[in-house]
Amino acid sequence: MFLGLDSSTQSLTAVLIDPVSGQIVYQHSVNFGADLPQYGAPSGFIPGGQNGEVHTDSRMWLDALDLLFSRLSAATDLSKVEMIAGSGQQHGSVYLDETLGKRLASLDSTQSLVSQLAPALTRATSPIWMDTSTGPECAEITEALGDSAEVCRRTGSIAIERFTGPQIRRFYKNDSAAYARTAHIHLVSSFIASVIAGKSVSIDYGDGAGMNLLNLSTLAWDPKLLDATAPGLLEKLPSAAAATEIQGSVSPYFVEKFGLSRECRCALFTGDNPASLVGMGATAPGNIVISLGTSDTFFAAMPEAKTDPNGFGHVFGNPAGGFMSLICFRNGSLAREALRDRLGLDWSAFDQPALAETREMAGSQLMLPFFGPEITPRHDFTGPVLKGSPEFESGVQPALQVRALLEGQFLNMRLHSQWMQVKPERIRLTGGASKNNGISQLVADIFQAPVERLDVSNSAALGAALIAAAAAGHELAELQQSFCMASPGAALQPDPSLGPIYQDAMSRFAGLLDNTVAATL
Ligand code: XUL
Repeated sequence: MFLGLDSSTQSLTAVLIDPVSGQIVYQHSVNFGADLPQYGAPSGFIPGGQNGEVHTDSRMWLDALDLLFSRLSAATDLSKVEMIAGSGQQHGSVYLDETLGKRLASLDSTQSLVSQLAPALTRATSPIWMDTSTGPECAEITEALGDSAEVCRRTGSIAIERFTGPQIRRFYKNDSAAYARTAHIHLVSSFIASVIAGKSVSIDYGDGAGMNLLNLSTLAWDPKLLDATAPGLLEKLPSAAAATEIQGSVSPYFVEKFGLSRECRCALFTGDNPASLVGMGATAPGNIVISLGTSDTFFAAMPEAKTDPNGFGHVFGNPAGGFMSLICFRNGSLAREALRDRLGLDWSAFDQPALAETREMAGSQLMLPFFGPEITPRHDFTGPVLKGSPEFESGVQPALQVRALLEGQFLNMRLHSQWMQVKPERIRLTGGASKNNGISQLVADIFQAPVERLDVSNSAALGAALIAAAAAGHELAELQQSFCMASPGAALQPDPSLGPIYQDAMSRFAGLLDNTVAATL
């Protein structure tokens, strides 16, 4: 059996798979808020951070590991696990002193992880991906490199507030003594992997690319970015390596305490988005994953590391080799809910029968679907912009408003993923709103590609379990065939007659967007 873990913002999840039967044997989550209330983090982070700071108590992840493994060992026979891999929320970082290696190598299974490892922390809390406090540091790093395009060319992303490099720079500037005491800087993923492996392990190319430090051409830490970020940084970073690289055996702590086998090995951990690409069965180019959540995300495999000339999208390592894109759209369900409430509708207005009523108006009325600031494109919108007939622009005709909002969201997605130059052959849709047939059909029509819906609830932890099995020699493509298949007959086919209509709508949408942004700059 193979074990995949995912340490996300709100929970630590385990998925245990049997590759021979093609079955998920067991899955379980520790919820940080509910299960570890002593950390005062109901949603997995410390509430009330100032100036954009969003941090988590790093010790919470250690207690979550002990709790998860004690529950797993009570529910399953962990001695059958051959290999463990995992993933973590991207960008978050953990800061530790030079005692880390010795502590990891000599963990006492009669004590807790937190009592033995917390004394090595040089920073009590970890900044996580929701943190937006590093605007000045992003500007400084960008200036040191010349411009944003250069940072993007090297690392796959412009300098971004939540990315680890700017966060490290802020720590160095605010507490240089603690920075100097820091001997190891880990990502959430590599920190947890290090605890399980009983030694400080590498950062994988998938999660490493979310730091503004990894050079995508050399797949090594970039000397210019290291210099621009903080002094002596290279010595504090683990090396970068491929996710499927085996790190050695699991720490005796887990063998003695939870009944894992001494032969059980560990692969590297990666970011939750790269792991989801694996768990959604989308690691081969041509597959696209669209996740419809609070924010919408678009990710897809890419054979080469192309970068977004506008700097909105990101490029990470693909655990199956090559690269992947990640594009986040802040106005996802937030905008769908805002329009629903503004018009006093319910979700049926967003589904198939209601959308069918306005079918002949497809692509004719345009809406820039932004109810608040957006990151793709990066602009402080204050509300949606409408362009079409006078009735439409005056906001009556709710059914048409809904169509225009959804069309606007997916035209915006199609427009801002063109830099990848990957023709979508198949879209795998996930997240709450993917259950909606009307929305799913619109995605198929706008991208002119079949849409499949996968019933995978823990795609990152499942992806991690598949990475573990692949590291042990199982064929990833075969694993994905058995674990990540859409239910038969569930694919929605695009309507080819809408192809030219949406092609034209996308050009008009791009024009409206350019004019709106230019007018408000
Ligand atoms: C990606 C990002 C988030 C986190 C969520 O850039 O910040 O998707 O990985 O866990």
